[in-house]
Amino acid sequence: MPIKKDVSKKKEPAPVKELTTCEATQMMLEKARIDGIETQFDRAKSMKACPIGADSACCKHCAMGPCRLNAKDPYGKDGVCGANIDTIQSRNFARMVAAGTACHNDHGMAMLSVFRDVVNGEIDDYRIKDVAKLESVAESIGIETEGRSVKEIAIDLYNELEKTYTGVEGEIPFAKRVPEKTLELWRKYNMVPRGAMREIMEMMSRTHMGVDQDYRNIIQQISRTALVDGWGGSMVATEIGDIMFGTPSPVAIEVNMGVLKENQVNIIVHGHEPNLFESMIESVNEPTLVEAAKEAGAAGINLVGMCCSGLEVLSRHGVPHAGNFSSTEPILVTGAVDAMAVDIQCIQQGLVKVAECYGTPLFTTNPRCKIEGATHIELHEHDAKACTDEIVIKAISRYKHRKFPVQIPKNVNIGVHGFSHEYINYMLGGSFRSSYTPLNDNIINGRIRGVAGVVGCTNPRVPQDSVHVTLVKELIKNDVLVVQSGCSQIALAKAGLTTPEAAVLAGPGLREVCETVGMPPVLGLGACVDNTRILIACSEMVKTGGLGESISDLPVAGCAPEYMSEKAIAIGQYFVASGVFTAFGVTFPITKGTNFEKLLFEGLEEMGLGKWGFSPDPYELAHMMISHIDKKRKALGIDKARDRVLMDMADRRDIDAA
Ligand code: BF8
Ligand code: SF4
Repeated sequence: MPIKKDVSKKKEPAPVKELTTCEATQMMLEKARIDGIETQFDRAKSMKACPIGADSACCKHCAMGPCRLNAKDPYGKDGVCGANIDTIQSRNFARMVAAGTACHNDHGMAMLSVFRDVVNGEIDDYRIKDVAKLESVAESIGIETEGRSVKEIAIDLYNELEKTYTGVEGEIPFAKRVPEKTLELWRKYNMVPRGAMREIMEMMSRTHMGVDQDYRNIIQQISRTALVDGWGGSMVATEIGDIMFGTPSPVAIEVNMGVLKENQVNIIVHGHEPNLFESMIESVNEPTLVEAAKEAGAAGINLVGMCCSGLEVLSRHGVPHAGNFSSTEPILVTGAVDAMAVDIQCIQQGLVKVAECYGTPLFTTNPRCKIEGATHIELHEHDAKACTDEIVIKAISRYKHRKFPVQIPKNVNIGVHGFSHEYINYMLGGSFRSSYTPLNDNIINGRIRGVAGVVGCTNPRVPQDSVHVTLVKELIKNDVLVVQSGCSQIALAKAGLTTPEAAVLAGPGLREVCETVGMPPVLGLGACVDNTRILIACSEMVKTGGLGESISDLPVAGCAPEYMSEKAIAIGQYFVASGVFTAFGVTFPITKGTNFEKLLFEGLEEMGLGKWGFSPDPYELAHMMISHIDKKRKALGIDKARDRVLMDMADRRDIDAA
């Protein structure tokens, strides 16, 4: 018999201000309530997170189970097969890393295939746009470029980079970019990855029932798998993206829902592979389609991005960005979106219902990601415009027949984005002496205390954007330069911190550097795959000298304070395995007081790698990162320099005041 709902006890919904600090999203959540629409925020409130899963204390790897252990007494009982808590949670963690790594590698490999077909002339919708980048990437892995044609270099580069995915033995090509000491350590622990297919396959096999049952051995393969994400598939995605579509350099651009235009055909592209977006840029500029939009009564076609592929084209071409992950449903509530085109990853199924309610056509375009209720128009890279032209035509038709009142929040924030590692090099050193020396010098002399990567998702379990913004403000106030990617970058852009003027919020040392160079204290690097730009920057800092010999010597730290995806876990683990202290917020999939917890949070650092940290509190996260940075400064013997600089500056201010 169906259970009748007791409406008398129905709780009042939480005030929208408690759900998100993004004003535009708040406004749309209010409207959604009036319109009777449900979003991830409502579902998160009504769906309590499973406490056993949250502690990673359950296993469903075989039909003798599923088995659940007691997180309050973790060693009190074992699974039916005898697996203990450390085996169970390390296997669960391993599979998250495998899934995240698979996503980034699948994306990177798809891009590499497009590159191959561009090089051999089978695809002409895309081309090699940045030859200098092609040459520098080729040289970085030992490919000769002197006196050779672009095509010759590109073919060699393809053949070499393919091993990132297919390499059965040996080391992945980008291992050549890892600082020698860091690489030596990986070799010692048998952590240097072979191809991603091999590593992910081995990870899945080792975590099957009755295979690897020693968490200390499982962590080796967890690290090797994560490293083939960071130094493998993700890095290939970034580098090939730059080669085909251009290496980003800073661009001032608008972010937030106000980038939608009431009198234009609004098209949102949301997802991760830049191919769809690049082709869509061509389509919305097609004169016949622009004409068609005008005939339908629109002033033009307005293309905007969301999530990661949005960040790629924001950085590369200055395309406006409408918001991060948690805003993807609320933006449809504006009624102003005439089409949303998606490809892969972080595309919530919930979009279908919201889109339907506002008559917005939702298009899937990738064979790997179809969604029940969405219309599938497949993008074939050999004729990419056929797909994107069709989506534009459908969007124009929806504009012409808009049935719903449109309400667009006015919020728009202009910020500077697009800081590739190449540009950071140039920005600090100038075109004649471009190098990381000025960055290292400013770290050594203490003006910059250290560098923090703040990245990752938004998660409706915490107020959207709030943890990102509070954390980053605290870091820059303490002279920590922040580099960003993914949804976090958009959170800070909306809070106005990606402008050079935000330097006033920084501590005196960082502020001085920002004002001298004219840069924001928060540097946006792009999509989540572009976290690899941080790895390269770390390598350059080591190679430049003065900050130790290994990535683990650097005064740097990482954080994903509102993470939700398995990709984030994979990213966190590749930073940890590369030598970086990496702290996560929201929740951590682990049972407290276990050996596996101790290994992740302490043991890995004792092995010379980085380590994990966790706190749901932004201030605590910031100070965990700052103490780590200070610990590294002390080990490098540069802790005193900072005291001197700060004293100098205080003295100078006193003199100024007098
Ligand atoms: O790769 S930050 S919610 S959009 S997973 Fe997803 Fe997280 Fe956003 Fe891009 Ni990254
Ligand atoms: Fe239970 Fe072991 Fe099967 Fe996991 S593998 S479900 S712990 S019996």
